[in-house]
Amino acid sequence: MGLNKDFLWGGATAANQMEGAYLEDSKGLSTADVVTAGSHEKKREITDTIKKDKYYPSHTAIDFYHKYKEDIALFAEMGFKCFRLSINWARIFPNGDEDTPNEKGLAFYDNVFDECLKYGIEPVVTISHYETPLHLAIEYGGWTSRKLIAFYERYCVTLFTRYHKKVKYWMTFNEINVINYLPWFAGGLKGRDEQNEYQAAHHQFIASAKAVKLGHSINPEIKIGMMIAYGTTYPETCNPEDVQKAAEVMQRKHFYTDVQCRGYYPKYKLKDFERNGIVIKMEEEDVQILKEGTVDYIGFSYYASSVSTNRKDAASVGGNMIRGIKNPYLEANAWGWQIDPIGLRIALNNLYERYELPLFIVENGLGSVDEINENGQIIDNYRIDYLARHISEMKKAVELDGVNLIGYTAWGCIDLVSAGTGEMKKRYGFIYVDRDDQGNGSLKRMKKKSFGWYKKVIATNGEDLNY
Ligand code: BGP
Repeated sequence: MGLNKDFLWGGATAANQMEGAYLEDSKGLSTADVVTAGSHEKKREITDTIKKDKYYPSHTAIDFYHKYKEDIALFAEMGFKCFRLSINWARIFPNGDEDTPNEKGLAFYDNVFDECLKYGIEPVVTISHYETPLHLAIEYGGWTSRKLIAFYERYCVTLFTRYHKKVKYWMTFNEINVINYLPWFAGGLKGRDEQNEYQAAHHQFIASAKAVKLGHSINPEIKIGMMIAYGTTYPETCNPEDVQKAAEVMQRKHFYTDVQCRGYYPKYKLKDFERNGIVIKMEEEDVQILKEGTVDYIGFSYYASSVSTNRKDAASVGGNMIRGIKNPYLEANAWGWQIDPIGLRIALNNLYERYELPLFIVENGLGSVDEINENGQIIDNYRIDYLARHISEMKKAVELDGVNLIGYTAWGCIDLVSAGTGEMKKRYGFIYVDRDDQGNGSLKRMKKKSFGWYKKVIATNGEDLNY
């Protein structure tokens, strides 16, 4: 019983939400660098160019670019076995379509990986996490253009060749299904248009499949996974109409895992495209590429579950990209995300039953406002409680249901910029960062109560969740 002794405990981050140094060492602008800060009430604005009177949180973020040694030392102190981070494409290819990479960008990630390896921390790398070189978005229309496949391929060859001895675990696209919710973030697409989104998704499928094959040819030992935003969607009632509705919402997610794990388009989606007049332009070779480029494992984010109904008058509530209606059995965080630890066990079982591939929980956590008390401490019991309940259900999926799970990385292990709102005050970390929503603060790091708790969880391989 218990989790494997080499279970990958750690934390997860993304370059644009953490690095800052947005123009340093010849980095180009990325799609994330032209997104302003927003809030729970106010949407983030996409401005195309940088406007003087706007605030862009990615420009400094938490300055990991200069503080990575200090931060990785803190991760090591917690006992991290792995650290999930993403590579900023525009650091390696500033415009995205150059022939040769930017050496300074490559050197930065070498330093970061070496620092991790020094402590025995395995880097887990997302190749594209919510950013594309801005030039590719403006000049080519982002992932709607097939040309991006070749640029991404060149980027991947560069990364695999350079880092394959340092990095074993890779993921091709963060939350690939978010192309249908935040197309600018996930693919550099302007506006909402399903035809474009699915065409872009097709290009990403091909790019990902090519990357898998390529990576294995460079080093057969490396593991290349997909990554999806995944939560269970329940029907509101046992009325078959509600059940059918929830099944349709799940199909919108499974479309992405089906293509990337099975290597072909599922029938239900082809029929859905037909009904909605969506026509995907494909090349003849695509069928073979998809077939030969299925992933080694499934990485997924899980924060909340959602509920679907057939009722027309139902009001929707928030969630990680995917909205639904209120679940009366669950509590929600301040941003309306409905907290559902058992939903994580259900999600793990759903995915494992469907594909029997290794799973990796690469994001889970509670976004919350943290207050420093009169003794200068942050007692974040609410966060510990959230994580403990999720880890407990995760263990049931492994120990009682036999799910093959390779690791767990808590999202935003150090406070960073929120992807959804651009806020700093929506914090997930074990480590507090002194920075506010207007860009003020010393950027000083400070341990929260959860820091010591997570350290103990890792030390006991998840056996001791008490606090
Ligand atoms: C996921 C993203 C992350 C991250 C997380 C939390 O969708 O992969 O980048 O930010 O959600 O969301 P938020 O930052 O909006 O709270």
